[in-house]
Amino acid sequence: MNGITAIHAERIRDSRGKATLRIIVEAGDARGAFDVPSGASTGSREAHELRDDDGGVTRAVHAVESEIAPALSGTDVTKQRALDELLISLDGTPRKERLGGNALIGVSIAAARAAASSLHISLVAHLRSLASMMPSRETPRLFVNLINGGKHAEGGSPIQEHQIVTETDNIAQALQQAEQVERVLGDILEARGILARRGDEGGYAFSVNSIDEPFALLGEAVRTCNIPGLSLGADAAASSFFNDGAYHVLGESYDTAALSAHYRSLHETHGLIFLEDPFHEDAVPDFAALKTAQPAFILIGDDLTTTNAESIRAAAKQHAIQAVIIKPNQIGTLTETIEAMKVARENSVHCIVSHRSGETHDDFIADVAYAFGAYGLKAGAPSAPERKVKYERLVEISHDRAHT
Ligand code: 2PG
Ligand code: MG
Repeated sequence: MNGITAIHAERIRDSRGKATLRIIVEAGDARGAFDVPSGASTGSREAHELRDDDGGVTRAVHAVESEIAPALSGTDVTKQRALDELLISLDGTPRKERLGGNALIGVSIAAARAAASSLHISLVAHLRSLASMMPSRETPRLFVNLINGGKHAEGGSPIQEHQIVTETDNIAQALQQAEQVERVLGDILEARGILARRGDEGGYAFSVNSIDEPFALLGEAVRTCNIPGLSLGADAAASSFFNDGAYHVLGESYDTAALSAHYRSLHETHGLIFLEDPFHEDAVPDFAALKTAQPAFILIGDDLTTTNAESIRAAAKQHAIQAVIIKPNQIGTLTETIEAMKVARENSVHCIVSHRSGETHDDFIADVAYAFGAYGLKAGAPSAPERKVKYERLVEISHDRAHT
């Protein structure tokens, strides 16, 4: 029996201590749950997160229990597209403002888990049955944010994320490498007398004197570990420091040309390769110009593309991005998430499946990344438990191929 028999919503807390949703979908004996994450540096075109005036989720819980649950009663959980289309039409707004993208994505993913359980197949197998696309890799590279800044660490580096990117297909080994670099970086900071706390994504956070300083420290940690194949990445989240036509960083203003020149110097001096949202969320031509100026960069869209198939297609056509961040709650249903991935792959753009800065202990994104052969999984620092579960889930799936 695959028809929905019950949907429950409850309030839990995310890693920042903020209220968020746990959704449970039941179809007879089958059951699926999803704990919804929440962003801080959100793109303006993301699905709307429904919150009370005080930040709570009472309205979102109510939307699920009083409106979505009755409307979806009896709906077949194995028919994901039809179920998601029902959710979208029930909401009836372009950005899911009425019922909330947080409510919709919770129901959508919990239903997918219930479907896998009802069909007695793994979640990976179920996801693969929903769509096929050209994989980028056998197992994703890990994009591990070890120094937090921007909106994830007030008073820290203006750049939101300073990452190492693993290369090996062996995820257990990749995770060990990330943990080793994190430890060594901690030792380097201590030896320099740099007082670091932890930012929202579990990485080190400290005040800096220049854009370059965190990259220099991270580069030193990587060299000390002497691990072949590791690259450096960053998420500038540049919309967060763009104002009145200029980029404002550490007391200085940069125009597009000056910021672009600085990114190129980060490549030359520190070997930076992966660069997410280097310019603000409407600056598609500036992404393309930076790629032309420094072809070694892999430019990644996030606030630029917001897991939206049409935005991804447009950015790809203008040669603005070589990879795209995929966040299910950014678009609001699983079907639209998979559609965004498919369009990316059809346009030769790699997918990097990503967590949010406010996370839960849910590990669904690891299954999505593995199921569709994503290029990367971006899930923060391994020392933070809500991040580590995602990497560990990937280790588990990739070890146990029979599982899939
Ligand atoms: C990002 C994300 C996750 P947030 O910008 O890529 O790292 O941050 O969830 O705050 O939008
Ligand atoms: Mg980002």
